[in-house]
Amino acid sequence: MSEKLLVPDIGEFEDVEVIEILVKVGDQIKNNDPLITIESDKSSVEIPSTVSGKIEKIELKVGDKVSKGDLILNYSSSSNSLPESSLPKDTENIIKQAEEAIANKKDEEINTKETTLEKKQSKIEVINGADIDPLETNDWLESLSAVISKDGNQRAHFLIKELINKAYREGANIPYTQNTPYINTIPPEAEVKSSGDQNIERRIRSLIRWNSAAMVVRANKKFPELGGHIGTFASAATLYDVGMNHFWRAKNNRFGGDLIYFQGHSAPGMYARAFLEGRLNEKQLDSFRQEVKPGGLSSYPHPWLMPKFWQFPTVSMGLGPMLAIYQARYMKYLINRGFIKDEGRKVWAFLGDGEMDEPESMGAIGLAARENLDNLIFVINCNLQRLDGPVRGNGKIIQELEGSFRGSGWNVIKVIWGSYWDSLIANDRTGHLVKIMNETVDGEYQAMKARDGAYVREKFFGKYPETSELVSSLSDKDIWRLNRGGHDPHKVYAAYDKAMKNKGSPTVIIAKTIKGYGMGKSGESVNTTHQTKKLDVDDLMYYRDRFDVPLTDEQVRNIEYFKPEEKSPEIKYLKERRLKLGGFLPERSTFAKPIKAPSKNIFDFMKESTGEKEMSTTMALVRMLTSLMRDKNISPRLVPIIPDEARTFGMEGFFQKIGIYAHEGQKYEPEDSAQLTSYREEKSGQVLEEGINEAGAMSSWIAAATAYTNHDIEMIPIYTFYSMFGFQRIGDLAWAAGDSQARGFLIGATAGRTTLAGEGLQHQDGHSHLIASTIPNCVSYDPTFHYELATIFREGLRRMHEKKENIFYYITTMNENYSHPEMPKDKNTEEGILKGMYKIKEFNKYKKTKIQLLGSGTILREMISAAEILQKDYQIDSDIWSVTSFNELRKDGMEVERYNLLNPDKEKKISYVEKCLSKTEGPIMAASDYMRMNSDQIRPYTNKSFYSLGADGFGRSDTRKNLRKFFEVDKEHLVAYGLSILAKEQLIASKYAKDAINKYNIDSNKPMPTKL
Ligand SMILES: Cc1ncc(C[n+]2csc(CCOP(=O)(O)OP(=O)(O)O)c2C)c(N)n1
Ligand SMILES: [Mg+2]
Repeated sequence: MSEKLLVPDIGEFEDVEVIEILVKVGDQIKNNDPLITIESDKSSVEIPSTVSGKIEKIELKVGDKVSKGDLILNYSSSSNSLPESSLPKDTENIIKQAEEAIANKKDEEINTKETTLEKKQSKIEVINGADIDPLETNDWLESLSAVISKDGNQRAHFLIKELINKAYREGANIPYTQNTPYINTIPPEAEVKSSGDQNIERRIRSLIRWNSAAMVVRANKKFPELGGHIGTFASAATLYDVGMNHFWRAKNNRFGGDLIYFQGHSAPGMYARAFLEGRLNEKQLDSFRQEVKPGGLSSYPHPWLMPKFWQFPTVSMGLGPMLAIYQARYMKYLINRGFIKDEGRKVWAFLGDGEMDEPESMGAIGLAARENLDNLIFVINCNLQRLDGPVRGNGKIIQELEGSFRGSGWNVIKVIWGSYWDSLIANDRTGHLVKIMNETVDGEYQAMKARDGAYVREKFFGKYPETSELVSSLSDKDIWRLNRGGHDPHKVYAAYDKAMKNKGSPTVIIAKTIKGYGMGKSGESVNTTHQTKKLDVDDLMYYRDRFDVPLTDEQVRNIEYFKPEEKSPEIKYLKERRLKLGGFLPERSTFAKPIKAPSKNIFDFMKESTGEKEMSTTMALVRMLTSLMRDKNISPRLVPIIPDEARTFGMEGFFQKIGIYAHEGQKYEPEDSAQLTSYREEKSGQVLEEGINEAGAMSSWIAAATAYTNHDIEMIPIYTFYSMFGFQRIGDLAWAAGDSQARGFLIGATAGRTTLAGEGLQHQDGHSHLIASTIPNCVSYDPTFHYELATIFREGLRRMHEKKENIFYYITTMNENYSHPEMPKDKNTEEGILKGMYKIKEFNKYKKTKIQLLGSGTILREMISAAEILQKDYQIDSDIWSVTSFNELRKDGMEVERYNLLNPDKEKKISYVEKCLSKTEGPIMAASDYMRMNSDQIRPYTNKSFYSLGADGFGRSDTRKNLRKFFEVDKEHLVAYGLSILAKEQLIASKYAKDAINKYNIDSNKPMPTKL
């Protein structure tokens, strides 16, 4: 039976044009197969089938305008079941949930009734301050202890929760506590014990400590300018060692590997371990911070410089935590999309307590909890110090962090006190010890560790008679030995074990340590620890003795490294542990298969003229991506990333087509569920819709753009953002992306200072290309026409994802609608587009005076209009060049110039700019929608007179026309400037320029736009 398939509700799309028919008569279609593509003035979307059947007749043709309810085609149905989309698929669930909610509400009502009744009978008062009835308190506490010992912690937790809830219902205003007491989260009896050989592990750790300090000291002895850090790793050695010996699994052919973000300036410790493992030799340790000669070791983790070693750049504080969160999230994305198996891999991030002050460090912790990232573990090394002094002299960083992370829904494990404290805390029957622990501020804790046992006895335990008594049988030496949790391998092991087993939330381990641990007078817990990079002989002797490093005095004086023999128990143990955990860490490798670039003709439709039809390059991009999504090879690998601007960019069609990633799927029926562009969230959704969070979106992009190494799968991330909120906003992350060897596309949409009408100073980007040019492996383009965009994009796919070049692309697209010409037939056009410029038009009618006009982005169109006026009104000929990338031209120019200067005796190479322009006639006038510096970049690479125009200064809101006039890049200014340039070059009389200035009402006395 023949049935009709109609245009569904297409939201705001009314009377829109059909631009593609994707099926033909006789085709067998099924639900979700794309049928036609429609396009409004700002976006294009596919209309998918909602039925299954055979097409009998197609009622539309390309160019038709359609609205909701119009007939698309007739088909014969293959079954007479209802169209699958007629009932929203979640409706039943929703009804069920609603019914349950009503039932719950009834229960609640009953409860409230009960409580209102009870309210009259009892009133709980919470009194701050002194205990008014210690006996009663004791009763409660003993009851609690009984519950814990009889029914366990969970039961105790339940009862306390019930009590608190009850208190709230009774109207008691219980003060909010975000903190637990200043003691370890895991009580000693609940600690899981390590199976490792503690003695041997201690010896190994001591050697790593020594060698790590030695490499810094040796480097600085040679070249005092080199710098380096000893104190940070000294404080973190145990935290790393326990992970290396027992927890962190390496990547190999059976397992994907845990991903560890090492704290940037603890790098010497990682090198020192790799030395014992035989991965680095003495010579390499001796070239710490001397990387210019190949084989040197980088100061901090830099994958660019040590691509087989470091995986993540972390030293710019705050980026590590954020990147790690999005890395863990992206790992789940890959699992949920079926790209990788769920093997229980973890992402660990080591962070400094000072680093946690960076807004970026804590900025995404809510997301980590919301997305239940139980594959994420933060370890915050709280040595209480940063660079200049204490992190929280007057407060307690550990408690502050605990509150923030607990409040955000993380599993918090505090590792404050070492095992020597266990018996003291157990004997603290009056609670005075914990009271002092709570009262003492970090400034005092730090000062104590810079002194000795007698000082601690007096200042800490001496506060109350009860605590003085508690340590009366301990010597000052014993007191000094009371260790901090982060230096106790047992406590650290127990915390890591618990973190590994945690389900449903991310974990943060907050460990207390001592900065410069073991460095003694030279740098233990003193404010200058951070900068200590030289140790004198006495300090070195002390350090050796402190950790029992088997070196003679002479060897210490020579600051020799120590590596036991291969057959020694230490080396055997260390290697065995790593073997058991699958290999060495850190190690960077990739086994990702390349993605074949799409066939050359996939974008052929973008080589045609759009005729009357006007569209923006952003829209052309969406068209292009829509057609890429039909390429079975490429489509699944695309990772569109959008920071809450999909509708701005006309990308809302992606929501339905490929879904928005949501780890819990969609628990609600979206308000617009009946529409074609409905907000469809799905567990296997492809789009990363990041919300208003450019830094997060960029972190996601980096995770996807490095999936080829971290997950051995090549992905194609395309992050589309408001260009002004791109590099300018997240510049340091873009720099880290370069270091990480990210591969993918960044699209700066709504780009250009005068292109984004109305929005004003904060929105108008006139410099992102200049920032992009500062990143050596970023390739950037500012295309004007759709075929340029297609050519650039396809080449990007080929270079990055097929040829695996470690580059990333920044392409600007605009939101200005105009018609696009067909691609010039000249065979050099494609090469020119990719190299950065090609001749797009020539005016040669008069053959008297000529000018070379270089335009980029939307200003190319102004340039073409100006050329027409120059020809018509002033008989000036011109060549017009479309400059797709001043940045790429400059790179080529620099390289050629350098070659020529270094090879004075050889035949001169010619830069591409010179190749294009040297034989042309007339001076050059270049302009873009960016600062003059953009086009100025190629000035040195031509011998011709060169003048550049651009949008220098703050943007402001107005129409495009007025903005271009203001910045003097509209066609009228270009004509006037062009004539003036020709006059200056004495090719025409100056009166023509003056005439034009008058004709176009150009105020020659107007101040420079940079001053307005
Ligand atoms: C964004 C940024 N700002 C400043 C620095 C310079 N810097 C390096 S280490 C450091 C102090 C770090 O203190 P903390 O995070 O507590 O680490 P610790 O060495 O104490 O473990 C500073 C300010 C940096 N690396 N990155
Ligand atoms: Mg610190």
